[in-house]
Amino acid sequence: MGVRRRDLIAAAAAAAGCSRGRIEPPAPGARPRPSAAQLRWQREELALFLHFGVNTFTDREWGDGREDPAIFAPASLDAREWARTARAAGFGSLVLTAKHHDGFCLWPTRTTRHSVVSSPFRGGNGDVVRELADACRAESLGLGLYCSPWDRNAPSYGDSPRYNDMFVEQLTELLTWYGPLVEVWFDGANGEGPNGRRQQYDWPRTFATVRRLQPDAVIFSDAGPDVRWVGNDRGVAGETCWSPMDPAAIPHPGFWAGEETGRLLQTGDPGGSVWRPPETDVSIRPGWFWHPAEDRRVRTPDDLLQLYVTSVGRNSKLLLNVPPTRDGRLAEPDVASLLEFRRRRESAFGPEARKDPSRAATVRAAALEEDIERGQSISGYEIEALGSSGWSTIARGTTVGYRKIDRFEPVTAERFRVRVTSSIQPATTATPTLRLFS
Ligand code: FUL
Repeated sequence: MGVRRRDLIAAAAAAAGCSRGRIEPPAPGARPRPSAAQLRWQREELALFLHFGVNTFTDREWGDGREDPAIFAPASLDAREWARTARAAGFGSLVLTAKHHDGFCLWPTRTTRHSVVSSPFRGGNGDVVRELADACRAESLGLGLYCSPWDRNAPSYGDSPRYNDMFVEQLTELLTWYGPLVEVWFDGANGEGPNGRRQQYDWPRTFATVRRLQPDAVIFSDAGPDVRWVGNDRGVAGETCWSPMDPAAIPHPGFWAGEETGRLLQTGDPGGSVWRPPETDVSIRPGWFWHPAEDRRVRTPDDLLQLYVTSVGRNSKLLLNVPPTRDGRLAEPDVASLLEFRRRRESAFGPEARKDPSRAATVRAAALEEDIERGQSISGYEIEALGSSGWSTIARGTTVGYRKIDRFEPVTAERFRVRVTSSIQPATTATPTLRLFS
């Protein structure tokens, strides 16, 4: 027992990086930490993205704004079914495309007739945002809204001040008519206006509008301010993934200076002055909108589990797109895959699979977690197993943050431990918890 206790103390000291850990110089100034809204956002782990609108009916990914609103006719739309499915699959919130690039509004906006009011949906009295808000409330889920800045229908688009006024008015409706929002999503995709001029967005005014009207919502865009894009649509956060970012590196939504921008969004910046973790948005199908031909190309539960590992398991959050059909329901193969994803997630990383690091066991995966309320510090770690010839390394990596998951070939050992090999601030703040799974 005495020997064992000594070992445990040594392991704890090593885990804290006390004995062998290298401490890199901290960045100048105070290290960034998450806000309460950012913590809530990250701890939720899984959110469902819903791409729905005129594209659902035209079989396109990007509408050109000339779609006839009469085509928007979901015969049996059931937002409660979307919410129930999300909940059953273990997701905490839903983010709906209230307006995509085609400019068609899923709510009865006062800013344009290019909306549900001109469609046959509920006889022109429908409001998809309202139905989803009610469903989320009933299922105790958070509601997030995507409102595309790029609008291919608005005649004022490209006439910057006029369109900015309209955009802020649309946002104001979304931010004040539907109760609390957990996330407001700004897409970086952009194009020329009908008059051939490029729209100059007023981002400070846009962000200030969200802050004023929904202070508890996180704002997503390539450039944050609260949550950044992960830099790709493949569902892959960086193996090295810092929540801190240099705000000057991605100065505005839609900024893209080649692959380097994508890499920076994936990895973040240990010296960054703001806390801006990445959100991993990816679709369960090849497209973002529902296309009948893709019913056979839905990601399998194993694919989804792998996405979980490369997003939540790399200090990110998974925003998984599951697009409603022309009926306004979720497609059966998508629902089946989502529910089985939950079962596999729990069997891989749930309490049943959990093993105690200080007892003999066979393990296939490890999860490390930092106390991110105090910021993010770890920049190198090794997970070790005690066998007949002593300790050996079974996994190594760089950052940890909210969670880092490593999967490996089964390892049987007497005991397991984690060593922090480098960190960017005093090691005492960088002690990760280690969980092992069979
Ligand atoms: C992109 C958009 O252009 C796609 O249509 C989709 O909405 C995706 C989430 O973001 O920038």
